Amino acid sequence: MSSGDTIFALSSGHGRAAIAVVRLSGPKCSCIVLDITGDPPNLPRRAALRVLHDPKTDKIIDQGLVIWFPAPASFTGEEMVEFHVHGGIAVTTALAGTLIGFEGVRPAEPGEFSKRAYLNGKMGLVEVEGLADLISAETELQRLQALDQLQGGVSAKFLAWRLELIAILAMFEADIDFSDQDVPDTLPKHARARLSLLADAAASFLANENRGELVRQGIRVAIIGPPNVGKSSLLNILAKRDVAIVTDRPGTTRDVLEVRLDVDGALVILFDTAGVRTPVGPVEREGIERAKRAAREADLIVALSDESEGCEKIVKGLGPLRGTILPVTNKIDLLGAAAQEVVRQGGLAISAKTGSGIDTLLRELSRAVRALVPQSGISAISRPRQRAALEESLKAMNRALVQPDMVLCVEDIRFATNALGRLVGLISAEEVLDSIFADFCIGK
Ligand SMILES: Nc1nc2c(ncn2[C@@H]2O[C@H](COP(=O)(O)OP(=O)(O)OP(=O)(O)O)[C@@H](O)[C@H]2O)c(=O)[nH]1
Ligand SMILES: [Mg+2]
Repeated sequence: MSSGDTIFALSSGHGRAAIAVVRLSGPKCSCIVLDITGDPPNLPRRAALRVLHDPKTDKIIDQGLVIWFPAPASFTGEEMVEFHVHGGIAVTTALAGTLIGFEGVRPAEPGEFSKRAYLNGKMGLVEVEGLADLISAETELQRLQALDQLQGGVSAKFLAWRLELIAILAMFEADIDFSDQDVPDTLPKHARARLSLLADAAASFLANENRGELVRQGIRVAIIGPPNVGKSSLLNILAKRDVAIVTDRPGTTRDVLEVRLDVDGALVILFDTAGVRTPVGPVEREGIERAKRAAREADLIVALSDESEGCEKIVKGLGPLRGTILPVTNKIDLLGAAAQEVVRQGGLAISAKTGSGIDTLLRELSRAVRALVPQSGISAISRPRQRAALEESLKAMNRALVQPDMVLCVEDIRFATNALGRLVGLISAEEVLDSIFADFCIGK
């Protein structure tokens, strides 16, 4: 498959819609417009209403708008065309059938438009990742974070750090070049101080690193507890849908069920799990194992109990947890005076049946979520790739700070600079690019 091909894809959503946008990028765009519409493209970026024909059969495909973007002022940096046609499946299929009939024209691979934009210097790698995140953003925080990456807010910081490293590198190299016999065996003081400041900034940035990832991937909240305390009922009431089966038989839930919620603009992935007890049979044993795994992987654990069964023993038996625990008592409609006592002691008491206390629980959930993710000024790394590159760079900076041999020290600083270059995409390896763009949808 040649990167010089003209590619096309349905860039709007699949299925029936009022309008569908089919995009093309590559050298054949003008010829295709001429052959399909009978006219050369209109002025750049101006919509023109045209009737589209298949040039081989001369049959009409549809009537629609044609917009031409000559190179290099386009998304990909290549010549591009957009056909805005009626959004019926038959229309887009017919248009695709016609386009494929041109030599050197083929359907785009996932992310191929964005990959071309990157390769033509239209966007950096972090911006490309921001674009992918913006397309899949489900919540307000995800949208804001993705937009910040797309607009260069995040990579501006890394680019500035890289420039600082290059300046520090130059100071060292000058020192090596000009000091002849008199090479000091430790870093020159001034350069060392600047490197140390930079390493501190990178370290504190990394300390906040999982916040960006939490916004992107969602905060995992697991409901854990003994059987029959109302875990599935709680999931259903929070999801406002009948997702999980609820019965009065202990041991109803076996698989881990999940629903996605928007809590104050953050994506929360809520898990319902099997009640933890001594298992009856292999199916329940597996269910309980999965429940424990969900708890260990969660950022927040709702430890649910009712009057008949507490949750402390279960939580202790889960092993080391990375999430915080939020104890909640359910079935207060049955508990009467005992529930009053829980509330009096500041505990959370709810009824998944009547809905009482659910608002308070949601407020607590939202408070816990806010503690985990930033609500404003989002400018954090959001992917393992970004974190790995920044960690690599920081490690090399720290090595340089303690390296007595000047030549090796310069090597470390150069390594740190290159790691930042890879992070923003100034230096790129083909396999890294492939894995980034494979995540994209077709047509972007
Ligand atoms: N009165 C009352 N009953 C409840 C409440 N919440 C759940 N129940 C009932 O408790 C029983 C068990 O509810 P589930 O939601 O299936 O409990 P679970 O914890 O998911 O149970 P397992 O899946 O078996 O672990 C059902 O009969 C529910 O109707 C509540 O707040 N008040
Ligand atoms: Mg259940």
